[in-house]
Parts: sequence; structure tokens; C-alpha cells
Amino acid sequence: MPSQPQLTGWGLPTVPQNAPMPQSAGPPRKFYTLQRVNGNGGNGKGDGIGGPHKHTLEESDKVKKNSVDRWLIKQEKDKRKEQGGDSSKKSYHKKATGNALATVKSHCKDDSLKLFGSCFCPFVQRAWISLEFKKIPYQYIEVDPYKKPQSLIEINPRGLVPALRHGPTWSTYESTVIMEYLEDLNTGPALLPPDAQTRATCRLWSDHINRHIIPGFYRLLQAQDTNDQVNHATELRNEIGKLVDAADPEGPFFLGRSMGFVDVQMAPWVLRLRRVLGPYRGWPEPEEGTRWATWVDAIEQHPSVKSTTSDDALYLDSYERYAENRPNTSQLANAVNSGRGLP
Ligand SMILES: N[C@@H](CCC(=O)N[C@@H](CS)C(=O)NCC(=O)O)C(=O)O
Repeated sequence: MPSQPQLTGWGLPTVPQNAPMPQSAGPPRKFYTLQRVNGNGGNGKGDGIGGPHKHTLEESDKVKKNSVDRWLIKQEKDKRKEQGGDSSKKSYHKKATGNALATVKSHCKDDSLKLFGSCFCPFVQRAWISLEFKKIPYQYIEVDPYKKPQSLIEINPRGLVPALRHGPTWSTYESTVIMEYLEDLNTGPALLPPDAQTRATCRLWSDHINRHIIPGFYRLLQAQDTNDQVNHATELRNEIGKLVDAADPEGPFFLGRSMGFVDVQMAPWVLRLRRVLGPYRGWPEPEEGTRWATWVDAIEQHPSVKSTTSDDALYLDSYERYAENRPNTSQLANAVNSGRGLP
């Protein structure tokens, strides 16, 4: 029988009794005022002299209030459509916050290399960390991948972020392909090691992350049944355990002292274990002194990771859709629900 990965310091994640609830919508807002036109401009001349108005003042107020009500109902409906459910629920953010916002602002100028991204997206963060790590000049363009603007479709017909344009005509997409392309530019520090065999090992473990860890993360997050959550948490813990066991024993990163390809592939989900699976599914903090804790800490503290990370609330809000398994959340959520691989 194959031996299970030996990990110290893993506690089986428990399901939290008090998962965060959406905060209240705040104090009521006034969306309209009722203006009485009769007696001031009612004759159509704006001279303050009343004229023959078609309605009584009360009817006039009712007509205006009805059109405001219709507008409000439409707003609610649009919001519901966008969030796949209830308008009181949290939805994905459309603008970075914290350190990531500062990075967006310092990369808003036109450049021949353009990263089309979304602030909440972990696949985007992979490409973004790589650009920051290599200090390659680039322009960051925030897009809503659920609205799929033409500029995104032109690069990626499937309308997924990240997408990369380099030069006037060439473009590509898929986070791993983008990372490989940036590596092939041979600008700045390398993420892959020089030796062919160690490069292959890095690609093998990147494949493990994409094939086993990421789907496991979403299976756990989307599961609504408590038993399923416990099973998926165990599966995810085991798949992460295999990766930790394959890492350099000293670390702190996968291959040793510097951050590399496997670390960047994994980093966005390491951040989201704490910020998303922690609050929604009781995923435990790494136990101090373990190899896993050393790795998580090194990833969290790396300047290229920090500079592409928003404040915690952005992730908590943006993943509520997944944690409630709302309909129409995303292509990825649909794929996980129907047992298919990642889009
Ligand atoms: N395999 C793709 C996955 C990209 C992906 O799923 N991106 C999400 C945002 S995190 C997206 O664009 N979703 C749009 C949709 O579901 O329609 C990659 O590695 O780049």
C-alpha cells in the first residue's frame, strides 16, 4: 500500500459554526425627491406662472414615484442577475484594494505588454506576481471577466482572465502559458532553474497543483453538505501534503532559498486558504514550526506576492458566491459542480 504523506502539524479542518454573515446594507439611502411642478413652470415657459397641468399634484407625485420604483426594481434585478441570486449578497470586487491597488496605479500607463486581469482572480495573480518578480514593464488593465469586454474576447475567445497582449498583434492566455512566456523572455530573475531535470520536476508539481490542489480547493469551498466538506478538506490536505513532501526540506520555498515557478503557481491559493477557506470552511492556520508554516510564511512575505494582494475583505466578499455555491457563479464553479476539469 502506498504510504500516506507524513505531515506534522496538520489538524483536520473543522467546519466553523459561525461562518461570516453578509454585513447589513447600511442606513437607508434616499434615491429621489419629489418636485412639485404645478404652479412653477407648469405652463411650460419656466416663468413661475402656473399652467394647465394634466395631473393633480398627487397624481404627478405618483407617476414620478412609480418611475423611480421601476428604476429601483430594474437595478435590483440587474444586480441579482450579476450575482446569481439575492441582491443582499456580496459579489466579486471590480477594483483592487490595499497593496494591489498601489501596484495597479503604478502600472496604468500605456505599455506594449498588457495584462488583462481581475483583482480577485488567483490565475491572474500568478501572471501578475511573475511580472512583478521579473520587473518587466507592463500595463495592468482591470476587466470584468463575467461581462467579457471585446478587448478580452479578442485575446481569449473563452473570455477568461488572465490574458496577455504583447506588441501590436500578438497575444496569449492561460495563466501557466503566460508564466512560461514571461520566463522565455529571459528578462529579470528566472523562476525556473537552469537544469532540465529540475525544470521538468517543477512542471510536474505545477501540474499537480492544477490537476489536484486547485479543483480540491473549489470542491471544498462549494460543498454545502457538512460531510462532503469534511471529505473534501481531507482530500485537499492530502494533495497539499504531497506537494509539501516533494519540496526542499529546508525551504523556505519549493526548491530552496528563492521563490520559483512552483511557488508562484501555488501562491494565490496559499493566500486564499487563509483568507477564504479559513473563514468559510474553518481551514486551520499552519502549525508553527512545520515545513508548511515556513512555506506559507515565505510566500505571504514575498514582495511580489504582497504587491499583488488586496485587503482581506476583497477576497472574503468575492468568494461568497462560491461558498454559497450560487448559480451562474463562474465557468470554474460550473466545471467543479459537474465534475469536469478546470476551464
Ligand atoms: N485555466 C485558466 C482559468 C482562468 C479563470 O477561470 N479565470 C476566471 C476568473 S478567476 C474567469 O475569467 N472567469 C470568467 C467566467 O467564468 O466566465 C487559467 O489558468 O488562466
